[in-house]
Amino acid sequence: MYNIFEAPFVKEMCEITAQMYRMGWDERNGGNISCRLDPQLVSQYLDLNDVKRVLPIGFDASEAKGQIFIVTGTGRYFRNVEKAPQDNMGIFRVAPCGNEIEVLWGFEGGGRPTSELPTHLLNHIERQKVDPENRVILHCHPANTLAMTFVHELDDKAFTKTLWRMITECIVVFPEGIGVLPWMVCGTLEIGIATAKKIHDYRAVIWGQHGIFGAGRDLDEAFGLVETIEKAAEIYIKIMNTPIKQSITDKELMAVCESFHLTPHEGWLDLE
Ligand code: 2HA
Ligand code: ZN
Repeated sequence: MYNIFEAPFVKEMCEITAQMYRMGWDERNGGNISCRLDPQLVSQYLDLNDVKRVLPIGFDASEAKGQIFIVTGTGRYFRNVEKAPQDNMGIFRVAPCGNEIEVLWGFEGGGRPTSELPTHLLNHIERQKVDPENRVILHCHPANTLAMTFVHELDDKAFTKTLWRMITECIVVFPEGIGVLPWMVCGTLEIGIATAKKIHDYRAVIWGQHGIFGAGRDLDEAFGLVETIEKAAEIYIKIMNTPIKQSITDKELMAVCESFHLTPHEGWLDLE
């Protein structure tokens, strides 16, 4: 058995949480990450029959039964993950009944998975229906994206089109668009269900006045998606009160898609 602290998935989680903290996206205990792991790989580091604790989760995640995830802990600070990975995150398997998880490692000192576990697991279930290779769900509170939710209409199409116009490559990074939800109480099953419904169609969902969820095949992809959205939102916040002399037209956005062989969200570009 290899040393779990040397496992690539533990090291990657340490690196990404530190990076996200430095980006200013994860103040205090803000933000959470879950990553679906290959059981074969995990079994090189952990005895998969050695269940440390069984925790009820209060909702049905049976569509993910048997799947193994590494997840940040509730109340824990991204800033501290690198220093003490075993306290600030953990690895669990969704139990066969679907409403319990089996802790295999971590969450030491009485820790538990993120308060946003409903959204994470329901998002994993939903994204895998669209892309079986999806492994990562990542949540954070980037300032410009949040700021934009105070001043912009919270409509998928309108919000996406504003972002597409802020950086030419936005439409290349998220041609399907992004979903936007109004403010809701976080940490609930209700917000999890609403987010999962949107994440079926988009890899990113914004929560009004709260933050963003990004999905991806790996941490780089989910991080890069959030990074691009946040950069575009920053440009929007910088220019929103300034007279606009020129922008990118829908026809020009379509030309970008043609050049990159991408299909933008059906019907959203006005090409007449
Ligand atoms: O505290 O970000 O949404 C972690 C969160 C809750
Ligand atoms: Zn949050």
